[in-house]
Amino acid sequence: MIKILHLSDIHLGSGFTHGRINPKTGLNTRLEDFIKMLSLCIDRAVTQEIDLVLFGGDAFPDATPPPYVQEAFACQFRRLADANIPTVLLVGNHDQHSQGDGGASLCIYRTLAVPGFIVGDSLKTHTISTNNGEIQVITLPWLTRSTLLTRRKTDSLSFEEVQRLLIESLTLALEGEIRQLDPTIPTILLGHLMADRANFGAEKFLAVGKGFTIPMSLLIRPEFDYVALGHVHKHQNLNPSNNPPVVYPGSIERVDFSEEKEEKGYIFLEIDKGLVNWQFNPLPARSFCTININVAEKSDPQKAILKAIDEKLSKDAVVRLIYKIRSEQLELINTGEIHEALKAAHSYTIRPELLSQLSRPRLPELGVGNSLDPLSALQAYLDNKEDLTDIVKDMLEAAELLLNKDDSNLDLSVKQEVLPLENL
Ligand SMILES: [Mn+2]
Repeated sequence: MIKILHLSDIHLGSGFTHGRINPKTGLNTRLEDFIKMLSLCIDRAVTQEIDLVLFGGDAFPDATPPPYVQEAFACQFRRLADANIPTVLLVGNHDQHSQGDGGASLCIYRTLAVPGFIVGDSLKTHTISTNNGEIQVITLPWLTRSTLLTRRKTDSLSFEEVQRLLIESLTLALEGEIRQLDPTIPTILLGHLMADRANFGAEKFLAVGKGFTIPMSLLIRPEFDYVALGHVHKHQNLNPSNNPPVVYPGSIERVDFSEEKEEKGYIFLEIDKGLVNWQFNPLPARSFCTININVAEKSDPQKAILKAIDEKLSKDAVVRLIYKIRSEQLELINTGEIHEALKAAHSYTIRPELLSQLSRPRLPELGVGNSLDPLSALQAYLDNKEDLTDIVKDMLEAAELLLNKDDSNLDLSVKQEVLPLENL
């Protein structure tokens, strides 16, 4: 069996706003977090004699990372070259310069001819010799309209038409690769793409421009023993029959709060022709924690906020506190105390949200579980509306009259005027 480590979406250099400067190193702590997760993946590859590492794309937030970020990435991957572990670096959307026209950040590894390294920046089949036999890896980098189509062909077309043409071209090109495969050795499709069945998260906000979705029928093919994907940050297997597994490992660290509840990790797999075992390996990524509280109805909003922090704050997490409050309560808030209470967090943000004057809180008499008849509900509403005191009697009479009337005879203009029930 060939042992493979499949990881993706490293995004090294992202999310600095959630970190702080480490005074000892001068680096942003979130960069250090990302490097730590990457180094744990590489440790596993080096210490457990992995035969091949597949990286599913999106190394950095963009194609021109600062030198110290590039160097941190290179330091880790260099360990694979030193250990003679073949490695495929697939080009993701964040790795392409100007969406495909100016090369990719990862191409430098090909230029430098790093031993055992393959850069997947085009649709191509690579036959790789490992310590446990040969394997074929088809690389499918992030597609843009210029990847498979000429400009002239697409200039006047709508996005949908381009998508259709692109899928047609891809189907043909992929078919060409598949026909040239050696059917006796295991095959993996390594793609950075949005499959039409994927549950997506942060990447839809991170992506530059509109992307194309790839139909599952292109991925679920008997010729593939495993489909290794990148792009979607949430780990998932898109093929319930698992034949072949179509797997996003997800990102290795949380890029933002949309990944708060997702487990982070990488995939370890063993493969032979027609046989594959894979498993998700969690990584100890830094926790994200949202504390969301509405204090508009609290007599002591400060106490309520501190209590929520005390109950929900996870130590060393990236925390965001969001509290909903009425403007007249603001003087009851002691921000110094809140900052103090949040000190155990790795980093935090505080976002007070003012409830608008217009959206009044619901009347307790009208709360859930009280089955009031419409007239009592109107009475409760009017009891709480000082500005309507003068017309309470008239409104109740009008309402009673309307409620007793047969609907078919109802004059709708009157109904709208005197029954503001939907505003309660
Ligand atoms: Mn991506």
